[in-house]
Amino acid sequence: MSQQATEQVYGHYVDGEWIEGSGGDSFESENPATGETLATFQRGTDDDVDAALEAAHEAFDEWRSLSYIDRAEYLWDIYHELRERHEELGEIVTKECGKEISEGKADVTEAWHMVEWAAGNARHPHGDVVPSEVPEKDAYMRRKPRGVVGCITPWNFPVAIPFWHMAIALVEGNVVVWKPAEQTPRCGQIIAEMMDEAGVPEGVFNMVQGFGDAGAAIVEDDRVDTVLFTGSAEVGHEIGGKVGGEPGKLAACEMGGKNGIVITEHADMEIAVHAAVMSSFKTTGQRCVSSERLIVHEDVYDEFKTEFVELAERITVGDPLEAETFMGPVIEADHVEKIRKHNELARQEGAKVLVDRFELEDSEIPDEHADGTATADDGERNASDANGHWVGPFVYEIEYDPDLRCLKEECFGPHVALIEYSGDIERAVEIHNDTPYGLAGAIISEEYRQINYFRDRADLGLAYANLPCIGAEVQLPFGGVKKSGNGYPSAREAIEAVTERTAWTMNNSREIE
Ligand code: TXE
Repeated sequence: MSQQATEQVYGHYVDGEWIEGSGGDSFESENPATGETLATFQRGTDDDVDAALEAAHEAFDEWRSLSYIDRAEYLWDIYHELRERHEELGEIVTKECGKEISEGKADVTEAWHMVEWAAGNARHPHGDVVPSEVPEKDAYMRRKPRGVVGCITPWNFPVAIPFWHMAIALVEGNVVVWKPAEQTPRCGQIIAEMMDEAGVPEGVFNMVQGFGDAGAAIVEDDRVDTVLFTGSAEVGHEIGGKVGGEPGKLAACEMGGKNGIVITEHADMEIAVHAAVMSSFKTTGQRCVSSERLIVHEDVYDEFKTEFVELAERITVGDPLEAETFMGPVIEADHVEKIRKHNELARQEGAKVLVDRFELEDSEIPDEHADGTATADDGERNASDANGHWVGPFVYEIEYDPDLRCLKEECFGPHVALIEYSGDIERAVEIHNDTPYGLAGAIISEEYRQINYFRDRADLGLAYANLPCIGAEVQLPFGGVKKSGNGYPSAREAIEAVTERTAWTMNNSREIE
């Protein structure tokens, strides 16, 4: 039963109940393409987080006592709900985070893939039996749930990432307190409604809407055994620092990247251009795996640059609800300014600008959206005062230099540097690795030795050959190295952060050795 919002202010979901929350403050969810308010939400306070953690703590023993398969039954219900509501939820994702409609639907698809994997995994082995040195002994490893798992998630995959965190945590017997991103609370509300409708027992799943302070309250509470976080490096490292000092507490954080694609002299040019355009501009560059650096061998540089620039000039920016739109708006006004600053930094550091569509043409700003919502109040379509947060591609070439900040700092927008290199794959990988991050990257080459060298020596958590670097399949680990992460809060490897492994040795003889 979804919460009946008479005054259109949605609250939190704690101990199986919709609660108003103690704080009184509220905040709104905005459609980044039109500026319209989608709904209003209570802003969670420390007291609300405390109530959620208490409920979770109390619910743990009973939930952990169920079998894996009984726990998975609740997720199978949610799996079917996600599939049945795919179109509807995809549109809600698009309206709340701005990514174009096929990506909005893909967000929901990636959610049910994760739920399917986690629920199906309930019937798979959860431990190892190993030979003991002594014949009369049995030796085996057995997994156990860690307890209360705090999940803190970002806005760019507002349905997929929460399930990438929670599905495994729940099936493994943990209980959850989740803080959705403040930019996409409506998606959070819908997920909580699904959990409620699936009849997940009271206290097993709890959601507190709010901002960073509510997230910090979860992180800092002694009742939390594991924190799963996806978001910025700044916050991820703050969380890692806080939790690192707490014996018995774990944090698995996946942050952003300064991802690169290496295009060698043996690249198939069609694959190279396609991979680069998809990796740089899908989700308007707002994926942690988006590529902001294209490292291209001198032998193919001019050909690649010509084709890439031509496409960057042409890709459509517009109403994310329209099927022909390639890029929708960015998430919020602050983010427009963040991208502007990164573009300026590149210019200051000597970039030769090849494409600058940051300020879109007035004609590119949709005056009316597929759902009839107007963009600009005055009917005049101009980028400066239209509703919504509109930016276009910014592409530049710059000579590689290890001191360039624009090649090291994540922009998280449609901001792309072309870097020409000479020499062999070793030089390309040296340039590729010269960032504080190590999340995702790709190599485009038809020469297997180059691919193998990149596979073995590139600093990456997610590597692709002859593909865009923005894919993700739940049955693979999803996480980064260096500044991109300290664990796997989502997808298959999240199991390591939400379970303990106990090594058992049993004596089957009457002799005590
Ligand atoms: O992330 P934040 P934001 C990167 C990207 C982006 C930047 C900021 O570079 O520009 O992060 O985006 C909660 N303690 N990525 O602002 O601030 C917050 O409420 C505990 C990459 O979205 O990290 C939200 O729920 N929690 C990323 C979540 O953390 C805190 C996707 C993420 O917010 C907190 C998104 C605190 N002190 C952004 N402060 C990816 N890996 O894909 C905030 N939060």
